[in-house]
Amino acid sequence: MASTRSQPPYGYCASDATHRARWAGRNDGDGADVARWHQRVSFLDLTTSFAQFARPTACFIGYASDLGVRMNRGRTGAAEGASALRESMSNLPAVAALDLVDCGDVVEASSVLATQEALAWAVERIVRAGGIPVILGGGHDQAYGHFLGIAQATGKAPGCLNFDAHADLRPIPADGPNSGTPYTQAAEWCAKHDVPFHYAIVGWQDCANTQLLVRRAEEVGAEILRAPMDVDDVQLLSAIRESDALALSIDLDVFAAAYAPGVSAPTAMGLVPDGVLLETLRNLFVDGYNIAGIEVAELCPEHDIDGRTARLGAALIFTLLTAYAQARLDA
Ligand SMILES: [Mn+2]
Repeated sequence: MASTRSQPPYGYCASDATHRARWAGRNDGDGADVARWHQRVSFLDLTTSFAQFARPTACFIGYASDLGVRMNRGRTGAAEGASALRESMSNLPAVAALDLVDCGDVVEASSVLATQEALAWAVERIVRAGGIPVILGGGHDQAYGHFLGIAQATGKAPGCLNFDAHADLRPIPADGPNSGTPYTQAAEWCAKHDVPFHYAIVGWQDCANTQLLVRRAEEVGAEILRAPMDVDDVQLLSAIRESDALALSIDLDVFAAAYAPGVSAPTAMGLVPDGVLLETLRNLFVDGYNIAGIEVAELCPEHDIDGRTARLGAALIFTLLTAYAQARLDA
């Protein structure tokens, strides 16, 4: 049994009828060649005892909170991101080598930190069981819960690879962490445990980061790749390559607003989801990086246009998970 601690923190909600209802779509029959994700997903209550995953298994966990966005004075609505991502993933084609498990949601708890810790609890259980957590978000404060969960499961700080227009390295204000502070929290965790903090930001926008954040990035030794990017650029990231495990985060505001209007803070000249991006993401699984967890953050459905940001998030998850499953097959 993979179980170590079954007492759930406040804020964790196992999959219920509402979650199941999000997984619905076209049904062309149950054959392996026509099935879609909504026909293949199963449901797991993380408070129960469960066996190690024998096959490559994506474990979806929603971060249904925008408390951190509110406290960062951003546009709210990301609490609904997880639901919209489930709907957008429903019609994706099934992949034989990949199992899909919906583990439910983390919802807003008494504080951002308590919500992050609830997510860390869920991520820890998934990683200990050999699954890859796929966090569906949600305010980007989730990134610290993601980091912490992998750290708790492995006993080591994961490197952080963050596709984001912003550094998310704000100083932690007196009223506590918010969606702009997750990597400050990760850096402080590393300092407290006297281990190096490995952080890379891809898609950084000069027009979206104050000089304070430039200085903070320098202070923590972050590697920065500005948008636009080149496949070869990502190969150059050195510090995160040395990490035993990586927490991969994609804040959807890294993309240009034309592709990702449904976010808290749209980016005028962000990344384009083109072949360079696809190749970069696929390469992460074949080129010596050890991706221990994946997250998509900041989807804000009420600001989306025709679901295009949610579809982009779903396509990114599909790209990453199929590359993950293929790499596991090849290993
Ligand atoms: Mn962010």
